[in-house]
Amino acid sequence: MPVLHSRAMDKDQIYSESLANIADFSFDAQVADVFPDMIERSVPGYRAIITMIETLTEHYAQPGSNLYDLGCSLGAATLSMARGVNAEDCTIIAVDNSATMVERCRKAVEQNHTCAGVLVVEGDMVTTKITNASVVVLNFTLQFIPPEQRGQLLEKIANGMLPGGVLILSEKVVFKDDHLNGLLVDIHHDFKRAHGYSDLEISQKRNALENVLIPETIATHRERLLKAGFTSVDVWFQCFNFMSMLAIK
Ligand code: GEK
Repeated sequence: MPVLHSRAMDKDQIYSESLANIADFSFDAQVADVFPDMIERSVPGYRAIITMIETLTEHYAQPGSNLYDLGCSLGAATLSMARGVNAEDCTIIAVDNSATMVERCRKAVEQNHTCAGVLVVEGDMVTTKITNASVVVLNFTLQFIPPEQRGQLLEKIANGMLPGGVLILSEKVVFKDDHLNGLLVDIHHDFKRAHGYSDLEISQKRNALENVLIPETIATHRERLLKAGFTSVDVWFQCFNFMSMLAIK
């Protein structure tokens, strides 16, 4: 994994003490400080997906095109794209609406001496212009966009993509079957416990995310991507209730 920032090894203890009021989760400085540790211990398969984004970028990046990482946080996927891109004359545009994340992502890009041109932009992915794109990454970020805005955002992305371009969409998901859904939620919590989170941390974080991270079913994602203008859509990675899809223009 790349160096994400100088404090990349800080341990996430944000929800370790009992809190009187649990505010909605936000991507502030406190979260940015511990983000690499938080996401690796919370998202099964995260590291594998980051690694594979390099391979997928190598395969799909087209010469003279733009590559987007929407909701880039500290730039883990951005740096994977930068390592993977072989096509000439590509620009990688990393976007996040958290000022702290953007500041630290810029530092990570500088520290990792990427040769592909990388622009790190503070902005809302909903209003970001997408043009001439061969690879677009939404790595666990669409889930933070209000569901009623997701269709329009995906249409805008599809419209800004070149034929043969790919969208990599990774999300936490829910399942229609209540039994299976409950089982996979329990297994995810087991995963978090195995990675050192206490029951208190798990339940307080869950409350903080309740109104902020809205997961949907794989079927909902698939149908919406097809409606948005992608021609081939399927899951390429899944671990419990976390998955990643490829949507080809
Ligand atoms: C990774 N992709 O490491 N516009 C731009 N950014 C946004 C918006 C928005 N409207 N809403 C949320 N974000 C990263 C991990 S984290 C996932 C992505 C997680 C940003 C938000 O500021 C945060 O940095 C990111 O999306 C979500 O591969 O924490 O579960």
